[in-house]
Amino acid sequence: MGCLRMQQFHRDMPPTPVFVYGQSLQTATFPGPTIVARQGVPLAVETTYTYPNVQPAAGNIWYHDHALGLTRASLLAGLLAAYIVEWPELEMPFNLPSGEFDLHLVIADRQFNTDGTIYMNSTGVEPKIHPQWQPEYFGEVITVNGKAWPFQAVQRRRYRLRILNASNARYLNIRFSNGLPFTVIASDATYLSRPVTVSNLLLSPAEIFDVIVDFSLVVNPNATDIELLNSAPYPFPTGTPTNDSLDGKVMAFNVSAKWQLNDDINTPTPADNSTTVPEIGVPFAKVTALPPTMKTRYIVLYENMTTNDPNTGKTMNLYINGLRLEDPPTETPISGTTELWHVINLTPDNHPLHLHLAEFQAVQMLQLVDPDMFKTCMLQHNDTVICNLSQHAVGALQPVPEEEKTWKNVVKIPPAYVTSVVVAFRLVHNNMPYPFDATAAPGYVYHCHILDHEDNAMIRPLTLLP
Ligand SMILES: [Cu+2]
Repeated sequence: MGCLRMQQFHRDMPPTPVFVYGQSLQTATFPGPTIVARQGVPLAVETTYTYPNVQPAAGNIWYHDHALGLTRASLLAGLLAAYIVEWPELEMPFNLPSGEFDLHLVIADRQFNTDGTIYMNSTGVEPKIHPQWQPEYFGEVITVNGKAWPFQAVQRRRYRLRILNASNARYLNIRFSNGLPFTVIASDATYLSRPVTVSNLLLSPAEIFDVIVDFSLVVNPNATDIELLNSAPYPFPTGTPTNDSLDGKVMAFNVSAKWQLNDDINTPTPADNSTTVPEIGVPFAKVTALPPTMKTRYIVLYENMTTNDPNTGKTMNLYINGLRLEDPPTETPISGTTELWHVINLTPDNHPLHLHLAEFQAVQMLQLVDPDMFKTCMLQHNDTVICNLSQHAVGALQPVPEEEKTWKNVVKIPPAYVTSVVVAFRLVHNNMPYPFDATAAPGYVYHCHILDHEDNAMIRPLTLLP
């Protein structure tokens, strides 16, 4: 059930009402309760909706309100939570940190009024066109699990951190203040084929990284505070830089002292660090070769401005392929097949592309040469052939980050690039068709997961055919 509850995001701020989820008024929380399901074991919700839970583990997903045109407001109000699909047969041999050493970090930026209520601008950027719409919501306060800049006490041992960026529009480029590495074992709903160790992680809205962090690597023997920092400009990648004392900070980890100097207390027993970072993940994670025949589509991301003058023009709306949600479906894949989509970003910002139903992964990112000339032509003709895409898609190849080479729910689409993604309209772990009729009405959607974009109107129908 959902209800309104007063929540104090920070000790220096008054409580504010947010929507909370839970099984009763007394136990409802923001974020709502984490749902832990089992791979292949269906979950029925009030006999109306049944979720078959056939995502390939690790199955880090999340659930949230999806009211058409209102998602940005609903999620700001609190209607979101984590969802785990467990698969013990697959996961037990990995011997990953579990129980209190397996933490969800649901990160979301928020802006607050002085009375503690969550601030959302209610005047449109161009009120003559739309009375409320703003291109992106950004808050200076970074919250984790419903608390502003929280602290987490940790032992000197390995932890599993399932990190979700639940922000409306903010990208997060996170790293530890002492350089402690993240070993990525999974992203979104799937393990990687092999863990990847990185010093920073770039998370778009709705993106999830599942990492192992080994706090036993902290060299200072005293109790130590390590900060988790964010350096992603907003909008990403060329917007405002973060402020070191506000949105540049995410949270802190208080690492317990290994021993205490100059006292009579015995050296504590070293923390049990017998969990592992698995050497291999799942064999189906990475697309290694494309099938010889695949349906190919071109997906073009546009930002429509009020004027062409960059000094005075304001964002009016964002469209995919120049079409609205209400326009007839153009993406009509056959259920059970795999497709190759070339996603062309003609806007200045990175967009997190999200498909309902299907999982997908980037296989190539190719820079556009003379992108402005191509964009001018596309704004006029909306046709990759007339506008000579093949003569523009000849720039630098940017490698797909190793930690993103797995089946994803969200893929970051950089500006002035053609990002080619393999889209599986089937189960990716066994190549089987879906265990339900994916062609049944009303069908699905795909959209940008910047919620303000999704609401206006970077969203299109996705209709599967038998
Ligand atoms: Cu977008």
